[in-house]
Amino acid sequence: MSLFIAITDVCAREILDSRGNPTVEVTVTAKTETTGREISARESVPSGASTGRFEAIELRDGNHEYFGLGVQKVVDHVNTKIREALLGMNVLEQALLDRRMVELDGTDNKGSLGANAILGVSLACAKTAAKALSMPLYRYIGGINAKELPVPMMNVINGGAHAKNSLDFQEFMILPIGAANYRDALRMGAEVYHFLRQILNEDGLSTAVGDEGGFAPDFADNREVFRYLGRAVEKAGYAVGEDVVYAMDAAASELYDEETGMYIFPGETRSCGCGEDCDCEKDGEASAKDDVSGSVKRSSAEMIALYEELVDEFPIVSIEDGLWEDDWEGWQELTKRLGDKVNLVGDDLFVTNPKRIKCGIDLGAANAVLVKVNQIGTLTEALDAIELAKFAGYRTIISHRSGETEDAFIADLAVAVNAGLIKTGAPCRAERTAKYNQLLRIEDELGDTAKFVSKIPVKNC
Ligand code: 2PG
Ligand code: MG
Repeated sequence: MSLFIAITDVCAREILDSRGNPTVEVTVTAKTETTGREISARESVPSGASTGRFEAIELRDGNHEYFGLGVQKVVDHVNTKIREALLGMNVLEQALLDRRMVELDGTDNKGSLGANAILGVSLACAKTAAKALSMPLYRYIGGINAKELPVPMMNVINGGAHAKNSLDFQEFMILPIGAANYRDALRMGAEVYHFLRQILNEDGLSTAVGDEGGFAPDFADNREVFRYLGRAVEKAGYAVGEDVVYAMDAAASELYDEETGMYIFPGETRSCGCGEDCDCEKDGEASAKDDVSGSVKRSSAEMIALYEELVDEFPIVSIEDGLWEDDWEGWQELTKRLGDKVNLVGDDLFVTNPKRIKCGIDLGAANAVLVKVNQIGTLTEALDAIELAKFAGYRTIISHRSGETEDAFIADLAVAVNAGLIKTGAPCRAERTAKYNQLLRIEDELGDTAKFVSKIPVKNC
């Protein structure tokens, strides 16, 4: 007889995320038939700032509370419709539970109940099930072969929509690939982070942090960021390109202007053109992000050329959202040009949606998938996306959102699916370290069976 652990309650509340905005927390309770023991677990939902237009819908109240960002409607959907639909179902039947909610929603984008309602319940069900079986979450989701600790992609310099500085690209990450195990990787990353702070301080640059815990000073341009990273890596005693390599998230959909078909860089300005002796105040000065007049503009071809130059100059092994979310042709070209050297990661491009990933695979666009559970809205569909990506030889990176909570579900997920890579911010801010710390616990628990391999195409290493 197969095990039946019946759901006896589903209950949501509105809590705050790391940006101080409301989000949903769901508690699922279930009872074993044999012992009559009740088990509960809770999970909360993250939220993005640079969201892809094809993501599942995050419902907000749109009223006077929290500037319209409240999630009371979503709480209500969980506490009424979803609760009624799931009561009495077996909490171990994740695929069935997720399908039930998708059907109940009845839309393609979860816009009726809200992807934030559905995801909260989906993740809380998995957590409750694991707890009822007295299993670690990664083992419950991944089974007996779940054992690989991911290489952390640590976002140590924040820009774009995550910071009010001059940087137009959103994330500059370090990957401590020279580490022997995850614990060492985390330590190396944290050491580089602290040396980076020291160097920025010495140079009089701000060390205030952005949404994901990375520093967010004004830099002259992207190259300057990589030069600072190099100095920090060396100061920490590591070899650039061997022990530590770089990744970036351009978040290019945020820069793309559909009217002109150009990417606009408000943080960079063209020279005023007055000539060499010009002392015009505007010449070469970074402009505010909301002032796009005089900003540097780049075509798709110029974006690709820029990435080629950067990859030649610095040990960059991964570029996420290098082009905007619907430029399939551009992505094909980018993949032809850089796909054998670099992970070309689709975030807004794929939105963790198996249909869009299939499109990318068919067209030869990108070679890696960023996996964000809230982009698609159920654990089952996120697992489908991962399976499809792996089947096609695409790499998988499990990712946080810029608005996070203290929950660490994605740490377990990364090990469960042997993703090999995780992106969850800087080694700073508790909502980021919650994930990194959970991975330390998992590594300890796995002991000798823990695996740590760097799955990165490393041109310069
Ligand atoms: C991204 C993410 C996470 P956001 O673009 O990859 O770093 O940002 O959650 O704002 O979409
Ligand atoms: Mg991204």
